Amino acid sequence: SVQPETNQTPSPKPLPPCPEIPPGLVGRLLIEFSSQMTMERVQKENPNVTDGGRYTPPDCRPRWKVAIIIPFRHRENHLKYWLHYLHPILRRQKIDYGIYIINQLGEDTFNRAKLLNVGYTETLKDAEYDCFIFSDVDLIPMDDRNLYHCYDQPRHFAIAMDKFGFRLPYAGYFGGVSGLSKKQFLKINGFPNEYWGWGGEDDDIYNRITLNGMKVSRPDVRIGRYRMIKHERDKHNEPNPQRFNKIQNTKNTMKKDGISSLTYRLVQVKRYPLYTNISVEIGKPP
Ligand code: UDH
Ligand code: NGS
Repeated sequence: SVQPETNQTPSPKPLPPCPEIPPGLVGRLLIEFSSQMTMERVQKENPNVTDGGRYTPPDCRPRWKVAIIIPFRHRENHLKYWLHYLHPILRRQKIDYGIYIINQLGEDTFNRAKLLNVGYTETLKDAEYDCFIFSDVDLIPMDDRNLYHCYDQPRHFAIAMDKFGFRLPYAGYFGGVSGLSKKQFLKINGFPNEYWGWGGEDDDIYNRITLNGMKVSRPDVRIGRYRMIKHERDKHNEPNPQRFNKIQNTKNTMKKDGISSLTYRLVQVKRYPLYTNISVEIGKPP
């Protein structure tokens, strides 16, 4: 039949799905931390990132909507490098993403995994994310073929860090940078809230994954390379002496302790040009 003529401009063509292998990747990257970095410079480098650190490819329909969640306290200098390197990488990867800093307020003992649970909960209030990537603020991928989206099994990205001689330190290592789809995250009841201080929380997450019949997916060792920004041990994040006992008990604790039992107090959400800062009070060890 003949369409009636109208004065309206035609609606834009629907975008094609983004290709599975983005064509603009460059592969191995030079990563260094000796030059001075400023937030102003990083903002100028990334004019297409929208308020709160959001980006979506202009020319294709991304397969995943990814919340990138960074546990944080007093690491402003690392964050500048992280944003400087990651925004251009993620743009080339054709990912639809938002960057979220989960900032632990106060000076009580740090709790990485609980902050990551807060990140999951709070980012879902912002947009309908279906993939969650959890990254330490001091880890920069050395190859943009290490694609920051989700996979059919929980993903471990940071498999070949410089400080470990570009190898896994042990077969069950799940630390540094990892990613789970919403469905995978809920299947393991999220992450433990009860690891205060340094160590073991990543091993508990690994246990949750295998105990729930999933297995960890990893990139090729030549691609999953990372540089870590060197730093001293932080204050109020001492090694947790209970961690060895706790990781023996994941099977019993995971049903109760997790996203189902998470409590915290949201204090402030602030949108900056290159990231969203979510400041929270998460309590202290019993
Ligand atoms: N984090 C903070 N602030 C802190 C503690 C941790 O932001 O006070 C975050 C940050 O994203 C960091 C992540 O939690 O990358 C993991 O903590 P971490 O970097 O302390 O853990 P890592 O294993 O270092 O990298 C442990 C101490 C190494 C001391 C080496 C001395 N040469
Ligand atoms: C294990 C820790 C992990 C930690 C990994 C790497 O021993 O949490 O070392 O540590 N597990 C326990 O302590 C039970 S690192 O060399 O990065 O300091 O991620």
